[in-house]
Amino acid sequence: MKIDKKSMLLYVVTDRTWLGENSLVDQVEDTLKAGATFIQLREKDLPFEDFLKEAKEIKVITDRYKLPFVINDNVEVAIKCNADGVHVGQEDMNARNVRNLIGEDKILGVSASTVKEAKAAEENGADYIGVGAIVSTSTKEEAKVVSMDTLKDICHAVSIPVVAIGGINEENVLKLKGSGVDGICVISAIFSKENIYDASKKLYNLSSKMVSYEV
Ligand code: TZP
Ligand code: MG
Repeated sequence: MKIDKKSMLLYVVTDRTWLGENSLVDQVEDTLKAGATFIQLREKDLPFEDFLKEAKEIKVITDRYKLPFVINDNVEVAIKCNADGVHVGQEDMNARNVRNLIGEDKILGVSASTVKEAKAAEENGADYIGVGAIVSTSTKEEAKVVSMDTLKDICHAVSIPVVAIGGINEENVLKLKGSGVDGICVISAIFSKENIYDASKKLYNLSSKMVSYEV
C-alpha cells in the first residue's frame, strides 16, 4: 500500500498515557470516525505479545476504514500483524534495512529533523517523512525543535509527502500554512482530551485549511 499525500492530513500516533478505563482500540475508532487519515501504533513499554495482539485488533479497524496503519519501530510486530508499514526514527533501524525486510509494497515512514536526514531517508526508500518537533513537547522531551525555515527546506528538498509532528494543537496548526507540509501528526492534542472525536474533528478541519493542496 503506497500513500497519497492526503493521508497525511490528520496522522494520529497512539499513546496510552491518558487511557484510564478506556481501550486504545475504542479511542482509535473515535479518531477514525472524526476524520483521522493515518494511524501509527506507538508502544514503548508493552511486552511483545501484548503489542502484537493490540496491533492485530487495531488493524481490523483501520482496514474497515481503509486507512493506512503503521507500527512504530518494531518491524517484527509490523510483519506479524500484516500492518501496512513501519515508522522509524534516526536512532532506530536504518531505513534501507527496514525496506529490505518489509518489501517494496509496504509503507516506510522515517523521522527527520534536517534536510540531510530527509534526503537520505528518501534515497533509502522512505514513502513519507515526519519532521519535528515543531514545538517542544512533553510527549517526547528529547526531540529537538526544528525551525520553520528547516521545515520549509525539507519540504522543498524531498518529493515524498511530509508531515509535521511535535507540539501541534488547535491553536498552532495554521502557523504551518505555507510551509509545504502535507498534514499534521498529533498525539497529546487528541489523546489527552476528554472527547477524542471532537478534538480529532477540529484538528482535521484545521489541517484541511492549512495545507496548500485541494482537500
Ligand atoms: N516525535 C517528535 S515529537 C513527538 C514524536 C513522537 C511527539 C509528538 O507528540 P505531541 O503530543 O503531539 O506533541
Ligand atoms: Mg523510534
